[in-house]
Amino acid sequence: EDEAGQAYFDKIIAEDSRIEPADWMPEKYRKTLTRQMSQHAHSEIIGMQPEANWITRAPSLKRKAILMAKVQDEAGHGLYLYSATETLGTPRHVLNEQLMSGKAKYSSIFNYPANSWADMGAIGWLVDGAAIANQVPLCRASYGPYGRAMVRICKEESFHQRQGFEILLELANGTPAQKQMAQDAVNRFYAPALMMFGPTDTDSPNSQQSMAWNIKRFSNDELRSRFVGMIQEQVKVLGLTLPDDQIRYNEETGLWEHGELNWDEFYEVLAGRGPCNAQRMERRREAHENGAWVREAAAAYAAKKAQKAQV
Ligand code: FAQ
Repeated sequence: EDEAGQAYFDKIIAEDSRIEPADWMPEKYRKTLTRQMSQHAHSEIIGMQPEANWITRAPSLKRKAILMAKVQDEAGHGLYLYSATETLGTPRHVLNEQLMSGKAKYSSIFNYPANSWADMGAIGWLVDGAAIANQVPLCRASYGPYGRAMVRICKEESFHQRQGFEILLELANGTPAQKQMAQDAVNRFYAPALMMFGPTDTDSPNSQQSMAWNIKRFSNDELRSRFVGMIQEQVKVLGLTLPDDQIRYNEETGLWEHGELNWDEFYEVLAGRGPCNAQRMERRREAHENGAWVREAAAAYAAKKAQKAQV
């Protein structure tokens, strides 16, 4: 059985075709996808917090409506990705426990504070921008439910990125103080956004296998380099600068190069010691406890409906 399953799996991967939930798959493939997809789902959910903190302080009704819609989109992405992850066999409440016990990771970027309105611009432009650069290739991931989820999510992220860019553009063309606020936000989010792509290729234990399985299509450094190329062009339109004087295009490798990142800081954040880790987890646990009555009501309603269906 396993042998036949393995042969089928190998054939699907070699053909660059798709594995579906009912197909046989190696346990390690299931495990690495569950890890990556659940981390992705957790990131969307925790990622609501920095922006949600600014909804009540948005500078106009229009900005408030847009920001609220964006944060709701992130919630939708999270739930969508939890459903996709569940097709691999781990129920959602277990995934959720892994997040709340600190066992499961979520993206490092969401452990940085959002200090000003301009940060809403920098998050949209740089954080959603990095998310898109990372996720567009994932639309072709070999696991069907993940790839399909990415298509829809990327469309919404594109809108998010545009709204962030537009916030920065308006501030950059505003008063000197507004322009300074925009520059300060870009300065703070630049390096953390580059770290979203993960450790360098030499320090990325999962990349090689994930690429062999057609989950990842490009390495962490390749995607980071591509992203730097994109934003170094876009920042000119903003009339702002990136806080990195070592950005250059390497003709020989065809890659964009950037200044050294502080990887000690990255690993500190991953270990739970970033500026906002404790606060983010505390808010998440609080929200979960406050939602207990909704889960109880939904379960009671489902039980009642099931009972009615029996008679
Ligand atoms: N933060 O061997 P690799 C969003 C972990 S976008 C935290 O290179 P891999 C949208 C990694 O999991 C953000 N942990 O791992 C939004 C692994 O952990 P392990 C979410 C990180 O998987 C915008 C270890 O380090 N996007 O939410 C990070 O091959 C605005 C070794 O690393 C995704 O999750 C990090 N930055 O590559 C929402 C995209 N980097 O093995 C709200 C899908 C690495 O100990 C507002 N994920 N780690 O369990 C991926 O593409 C990949 O998982 C990578 C990492 C590229 C993140």
